[in-house]
Amino acid sequence: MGSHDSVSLPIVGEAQVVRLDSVGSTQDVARELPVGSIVIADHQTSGRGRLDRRWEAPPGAALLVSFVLAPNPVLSLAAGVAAAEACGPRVRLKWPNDLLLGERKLGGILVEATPDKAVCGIGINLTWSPPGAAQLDQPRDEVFERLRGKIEAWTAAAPGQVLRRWRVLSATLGRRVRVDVSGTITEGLAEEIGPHGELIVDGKTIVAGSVTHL
Ligand code: BT5
Repeated sequence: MGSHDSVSLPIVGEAQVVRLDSVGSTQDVARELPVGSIVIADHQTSGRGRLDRRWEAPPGAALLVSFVLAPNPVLSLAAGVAAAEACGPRVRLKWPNDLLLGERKLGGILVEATPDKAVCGIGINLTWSPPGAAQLDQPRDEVFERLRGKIEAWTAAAPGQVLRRWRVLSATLGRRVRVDVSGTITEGLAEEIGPHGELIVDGKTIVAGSVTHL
């Protein structure tokens, strides 16, 4: 590559780590890149959660990263396990996709899949958190490097192994929960996680929804 194009845009076709100062959402940059790529940003101007919710973080205060991965039926759970392990032994998982420190939300996972790849976004509060949430207070590069390794390992693991580990790290199983599925509320005991990552509440299968621990 000549020096004149050293400030180049990401090369589509070659997996790489793209580091950005500010971006709308790391998910949107990652979506254009091949499997194996990683996009990490200091700041997002329109970071998002599920269902068009917003993900907030001041510049430099969070780990904001998207991994471009091969499609995987238990990706959201595998990413949760990887992120919890990268954060440390006190971090637990709330179905379907939250990282908890104590009872508070420390981070979240957003998987956006297409038939040929899945973009897995992970946000973890480091030196700032919104009211009622938690922060990790660990150096970003260290958390990122651990997360990279864990994502590689857990996305290569067999689904059964991911589910077993998810159960161990779960803060949801065995709890009474309220589940909101598009406005329909169910309350009951979160009994088990099914083979595709679905939550079983009082024998009922919940595929997607928002959970409150009661
Ligand atoms: C999530 O959504 O928890 C997934 C968050 C994924 C963020 C990453 S950052 C890198 C990548 N690029 C993106 O644009 N997104 C991903 P959900 O379960 O829908 O939770 C969203 C809700 O969490 C919001 O409605 C707020 O109530 C709350 N929230 C927003 N920012 C937060 C923060 N920093 N810490 C804790 N809670 C937050």
